[in-house]
Amino acid sequence: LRLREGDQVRIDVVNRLPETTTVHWHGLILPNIMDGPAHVTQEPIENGDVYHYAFTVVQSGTYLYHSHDHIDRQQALGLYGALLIDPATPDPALNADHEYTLLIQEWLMREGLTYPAMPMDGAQPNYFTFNGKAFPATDTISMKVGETLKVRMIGSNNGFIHPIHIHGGPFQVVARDGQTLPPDGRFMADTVNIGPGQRYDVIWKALNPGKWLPEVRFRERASRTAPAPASRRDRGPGAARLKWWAPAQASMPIRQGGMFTSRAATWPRDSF
Ligand SMILES: [Cu+2]
Repeated sequence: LRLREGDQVRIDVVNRLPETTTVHWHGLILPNIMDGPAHVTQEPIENGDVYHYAFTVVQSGTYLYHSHDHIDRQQALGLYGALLIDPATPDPALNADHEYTLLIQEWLMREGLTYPAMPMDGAQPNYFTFNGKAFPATDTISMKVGETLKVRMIGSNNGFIHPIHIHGGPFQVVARDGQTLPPDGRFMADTVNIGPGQRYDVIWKALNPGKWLPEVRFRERASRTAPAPASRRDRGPGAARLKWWAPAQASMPIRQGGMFTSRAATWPRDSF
């Protein structure tokens, strides 16, 4: 979803799931009744019913929305999305030539099927996706040397911290959890740790031609989880890899795997 600061929005959520649901707007300042937790601020939306979420957008930056009913299953099967809010007065220093939003998710893969993962024994993730895809099915972003790319990294469904590293040179961290950092608070780095629900906006500059990977560093954890089947191994632990190439054309491929491929994961993709 893309909104603008100052917008008055109304989002009608129609529940076409075979069970109840709600939607939470993570990080937004809004009336309590619009916040989403089932049985806490609202009764859950029954199958076939509609709930009108309405609020005025008073912030800008990178946020997310997700199911807030049966979360362990619904959010873990992909019922979430990016919520990007453009500022009423854009700051040219925060603009980039290209933009990419990266939603991180962990899965548990067993015998070729993906299931919701949890940070507990027997359910730990061993398969990782960016925007629902594993390398090499992830996107590629083509850039020219000298161009900049703004990446919004979102911890949309993870129980662990994901260190996201971009090859080819440092990026500038310009926002965290939707909050734009003041100019003297912005800093250079080449890795940021994305915890559950966290967001980082970074601006990366293509300094040299080539194929530059953004990826998740997961080796330690990989060694503690069951190996994926051999044919899938290179999409398993450590596979959360974007690809971005920077030839005289720079580009950016994006790496991760397996959504809605399992019997456990059968929600229609357009449920929201
Ligand atoms: Cu929240």
